Amino acid sequence: VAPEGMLYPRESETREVISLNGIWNFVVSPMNDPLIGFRQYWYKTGLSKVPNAEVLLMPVPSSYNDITQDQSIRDHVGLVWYERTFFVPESWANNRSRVLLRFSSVSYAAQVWINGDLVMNHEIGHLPFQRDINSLLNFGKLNRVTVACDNTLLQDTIPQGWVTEIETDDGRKLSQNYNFDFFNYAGIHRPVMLHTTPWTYIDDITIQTELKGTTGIVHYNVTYKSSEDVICIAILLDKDGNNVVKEEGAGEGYLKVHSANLWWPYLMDPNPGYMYTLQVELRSEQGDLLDVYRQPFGIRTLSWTNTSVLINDKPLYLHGFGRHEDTDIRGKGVDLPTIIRDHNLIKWVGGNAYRTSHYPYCDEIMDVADEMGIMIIDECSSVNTDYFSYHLLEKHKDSLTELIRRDKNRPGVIMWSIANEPYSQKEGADLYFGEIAQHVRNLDRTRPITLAISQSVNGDKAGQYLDVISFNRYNSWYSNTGRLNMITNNVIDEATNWYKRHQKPVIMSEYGADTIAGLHISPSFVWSEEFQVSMMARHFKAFDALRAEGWFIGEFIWNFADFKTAQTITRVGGNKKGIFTRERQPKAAAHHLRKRYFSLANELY
Ligand code: GCB
Repeated sequence: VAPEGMLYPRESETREVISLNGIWNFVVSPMNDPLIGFRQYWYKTGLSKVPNAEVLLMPVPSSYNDITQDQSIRDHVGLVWYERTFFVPESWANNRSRVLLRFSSVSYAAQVWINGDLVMNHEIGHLPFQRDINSLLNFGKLNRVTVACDNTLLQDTIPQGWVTEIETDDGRKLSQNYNFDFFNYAGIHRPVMLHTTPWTYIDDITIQTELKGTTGIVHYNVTYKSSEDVICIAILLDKDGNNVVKEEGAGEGYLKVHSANLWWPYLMDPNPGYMYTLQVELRSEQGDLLDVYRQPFGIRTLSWTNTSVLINDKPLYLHGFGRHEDTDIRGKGVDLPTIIRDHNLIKWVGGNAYRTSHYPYCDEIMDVADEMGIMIIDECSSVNTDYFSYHLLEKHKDSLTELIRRDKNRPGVIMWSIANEPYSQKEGADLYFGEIAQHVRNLDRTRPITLAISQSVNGDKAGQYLDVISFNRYNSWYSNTGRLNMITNNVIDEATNWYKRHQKPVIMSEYGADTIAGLHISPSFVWSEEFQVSMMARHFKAFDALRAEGWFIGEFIWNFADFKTAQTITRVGGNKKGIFTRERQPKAAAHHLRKRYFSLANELY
């Protein structure tokens, strides 16, 4: 990946975007001969010429796992191949435009060819990658893009996994193992775009805001590529597109917005999620427009102390969820109806925040959260790390570099989560997380750092490097199963001990109970809707006691909705800790949570 900007492709007077989403050709590479596609040059011959291969139709974006009736595709380990043709307009020829091919994400690793020539590799799912491909294109003609996608997770991938060889009735097979608790969906999960910029172009924009009284100060830094002297103009537009202020300069400066409309979280203000746009223009000295890009952002401050996190100087109390990108059939593929339904449900329940457990979510989701005023704890894809090597550390840092580059201008992102449930009691965790936290601080000092910890207060070695302590605990589920009367005091004690040890704000980032929608057992019994509700009520009691202490700043139920996992005997068709079903219908818990979240909002704001 080039160490360049990763501005989201947007059309403008100087830029075009063509979607390559749709139905692609798809071939599964045999597990016992993973290199066959390279030996036989499938990226040159085209998939239709692959000997004895069945060419399937595969939607993009989507996970491929649940599209067919073939169990071996669902459980495939290793490479699959995607391909499609696309037309490139003649008007882009002769270097009139810089043409880029962008994948918003391919899980886990991808290798990409255009017309048989290698263009790029990328590793770590859930993050975008792109390259300019001018020299490889046939303008005014059909072109072919081929993607080899590998879902294999090993000791040095983010997240980690391991592969074993097993003897089956159908011969020797590979089996992918992992400790994390969600299905290892794979494929071209997010949109694929062909987009253009001029050759003199805006490469990256970084925006940071502060407040002086009611005046918003918008600091901007534009990096651009140009072989001649250009003028960089920054124009600030309000929500209705009106020009508020304008500055000409060299690409770095600040704009003042009098009586700024602040970006407020949902329920903290009647108009949450106010978004401005920074219109950045490059002009020649004669005034010709060379490039223009419009970057949305919000005006807000974010600060933190030993006891609180504050937006616009108001202390936050986060009430929300852990979530997943997960839907029936498309798996982790971007699905706009689900995205909008989910955020309507979040609004309906009165949630003001969620964590992007356990990987970066798609731009489309992040955009909706920004616009609605939903606060995001933005997590990278490190889950359950149990072996801390130098090689892994470097990749883990890369995942955060790429995440921060993508999301740095989002007002909704209020914290970086550097991992979920690592074995942070282990040898090596201390040095490892010290380095990771330092790396994040070097990239962005404007947001606090957290990590969702599952180890004990005294065993954990990562908490010392964080600004906010998040802990995951399943009282009455994994510990003291069924004992509802062993929740409240345990939660109060543990949260208090975290605070005492680190003197940092504390969040309960996960608690929950698996619940089969429609299963009723009274008095409350594990797996029933009654149990989930009672379990919540006992937690709420603890949270209310903790809130009074002044350093407890958030509660996140696990999970927003039921989701698919690997096949195990502890999961009935997946993880059922959702307060909504996988179809996004409420369990009794959702109604219960709704009462709490709205009464919290009434009390707090
Ligand atoms: C956890 C994990 C989450 C799991 C959850 C569970 O601690 O962070 O990924 O899904 O527990 O339900 O077991």
